[in-house]
Amino acid sequence: MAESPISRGFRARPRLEAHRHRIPPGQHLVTDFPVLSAGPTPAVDLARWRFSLRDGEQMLGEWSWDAFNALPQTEIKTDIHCVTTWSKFDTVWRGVTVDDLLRAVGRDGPPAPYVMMHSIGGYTTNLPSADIVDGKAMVATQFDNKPLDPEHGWPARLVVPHLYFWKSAKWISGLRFMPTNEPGFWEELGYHEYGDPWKEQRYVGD
Ligand SMILES: Nc1nc2c(c(=O)[nH]1)N[C@H]1C(S)=C(S)[C@@H](COP(=O)(O)O)O[C@H]1N2
Ligand SMILES: [Mo]
Repeated sequence: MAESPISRGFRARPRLEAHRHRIPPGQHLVTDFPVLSAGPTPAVDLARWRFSLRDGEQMLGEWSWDAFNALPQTEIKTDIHCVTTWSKFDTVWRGVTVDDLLRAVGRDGPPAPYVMMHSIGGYTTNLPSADIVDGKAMVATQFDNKPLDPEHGWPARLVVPHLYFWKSAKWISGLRFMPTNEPGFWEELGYHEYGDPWKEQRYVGD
């Protein structure tokens, strides 16, 4: 078939149209998987690894690696959006939803309205509890049917795909529910407390 500029133009346009509804404003599509870490990749010993759920100071539940992997597992395929403007389509994650973690400690829902994610190495990030339940977030142990790469959060990371990816704490060690909202690591440094990519909530005041 003849390669005319007109037919090429007609082929390109529907692709752009389709992506317009799938890429949040100010984002561009990548096919690699960039690494964004505020510090070094921690060395983690699976034999000592623990994941905890806390309501303030009260421990609701704690899992070893084996116990964590015995919890119900869920797979999701989703787009992700980093505040540094890259978006990646159709990422596949497997892990335990926060709903199933709460169920495992006998709760129907979050015990408090806000939550702080805590990571090995000290990274934190905060959210309204409503944003990590009802299927909106999981603690993932696999990406693309393989264990996470160390720099992407091995052995476990949060995945909250509807918000900018800094909310998806890598090397996660626990969730701590809180009665009031408190800023995490990037939020204290001027990033938006919520981070909705569709509203371009990158920084405080956006
Ligand atoms: N523990 C921890 N989690 C983190 C970060 C970090 O520095 N430390 N960076 C965040 C940011 S800004 C982004 S965009 C994503 C990047 O995840 P990736 O490196 O797997 O792409 O992880 C988030 N989770
Ligand atoms: Mo980020």
